[in-house]
Amino acid sequence: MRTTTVIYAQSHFKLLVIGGGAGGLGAASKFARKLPKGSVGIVEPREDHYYQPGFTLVGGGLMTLEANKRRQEDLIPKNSKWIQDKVQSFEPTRNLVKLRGGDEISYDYMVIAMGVQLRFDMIKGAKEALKTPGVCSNYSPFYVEKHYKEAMSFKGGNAVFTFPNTPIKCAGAPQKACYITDSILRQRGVRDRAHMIYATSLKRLFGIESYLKSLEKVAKEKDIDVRTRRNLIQVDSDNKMAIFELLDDDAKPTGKIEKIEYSLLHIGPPCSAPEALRTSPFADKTGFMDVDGASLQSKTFPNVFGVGDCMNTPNAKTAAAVSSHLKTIERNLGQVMEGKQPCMEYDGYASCPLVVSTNRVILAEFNSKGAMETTPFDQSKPTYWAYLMKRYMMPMLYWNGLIKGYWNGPATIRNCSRMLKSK
Ligand code: FAD
Ligand code: UQ1
Repeated sequence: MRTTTVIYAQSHFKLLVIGGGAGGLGAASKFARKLPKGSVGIVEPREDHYYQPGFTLVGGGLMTLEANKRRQEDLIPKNSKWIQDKVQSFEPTRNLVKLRGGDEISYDYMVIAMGVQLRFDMIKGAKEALKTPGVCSNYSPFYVEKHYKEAMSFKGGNAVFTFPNTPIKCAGAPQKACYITDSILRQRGVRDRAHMIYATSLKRLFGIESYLKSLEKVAKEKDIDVRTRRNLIQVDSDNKMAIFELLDDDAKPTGKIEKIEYSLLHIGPPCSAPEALRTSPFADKTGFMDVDGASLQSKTFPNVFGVGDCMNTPNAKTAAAVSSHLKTIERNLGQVMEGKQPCMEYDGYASCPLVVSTNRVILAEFNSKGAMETTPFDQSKPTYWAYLMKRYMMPMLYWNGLIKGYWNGPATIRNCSRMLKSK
């Protein structure tokens, strides 16, 4: 086993990367290969690194949590240094960060890849409720295995799945949890005892037209009661009651309340930018990192770039989007390091493999203008081959490609399959 030195003594790095998740490791890997040994530092507090896209399958009993876990120290790229601490605050006018442990680290260039913070605390009673029977969430390594246990022990009543009134990573995951639960209940022969409700703050199931129709068909076939413009504000676990505020067309509270009794409650948590970021000079008024949407460069500090979920770019927050972000910042930060201007534009790519049962997936790939599909096949239809890609190919791409800085997204494959299609 390779060992990595965790050091605190070095206090300056040519490139400092904040966050050792999908984006942070990918960025560090790319630049550690180009820069002299010891030039790249990664600040990341967590001991364990999870492949979060696998959580959906863990919740459906299709993978173990353990299979989606690696020790962070085994993932830190060779030529770089891991600072196992948390950024407490940023001082970009002095090119330094302050750590929770009290140390200060300075940098020439910085990549911020802090992801989002799960905010169960924004729902009254949710944190307590997650410790009680019936309540789970595939967003958290602590409560994702509970999803499968609850689906397997469900005896009857309302099974409620919620989607928050904030930005959220992998916006398809709450729906995936709903459809997987439906499959499990059918396999167990208890589906007729369940009333399944998908309660979303959005005005429809999905933002991209070409996948919306397919998802509406799935929800109808599965007899899911889809309730739009509902925002979960409280969980009363003593009475097993989920309390929603009803929203208007602009997603503002109407003052009206709906209470739904649950046997199973799957919470799609509100998300925000991590605290240190949202209180920093890098944040816009929503708290997310204010970047130029094309170059991914900080709007105020040109030696700093963003990657991944923590930015205010309009793309869907996914690991697939990170692949495209990495390609963009590799080029643009490289340019800035050479005293030149950024020259590459992020194409807005994101992907969300929508698991609609325990063996079918709609491989949604898109940017804000519409679908950007990689294969020559119709990806809006649920298929077994897309499930196999989600289950077997994506984890390999993540562990061996994305976080090692080798996977820049499927644009090249997409261009080849476009040529095939047009022939
Ligand atoms: P992360 O990978 O979350 O990493 C952020 C890192 O920053 C963390 O390690 C954190 O500890 C660290 N950090 C936070 N605050 C600080 C601080 N103050 N100081 C230092 N470090 C800090 N994406 C897909 O493409 N396909 C899918 O099918 C898919 N399914 C998903 C299903 C679920 C249930 C979930 C939860 C996510 C899913 N995603 C999927 C989304 C994907 O996991 C994220 O978009 C991706 O991990 C984003 O990478 P990131 O580097 O921005 O954030
Ligand atoms: C992807 O690149 C990626 O990151 C490695 C994911 O996260 C695990 C994905 O879910 C998807 C769908 C992609 C896109 C890749 C292909 C080959 C369509």
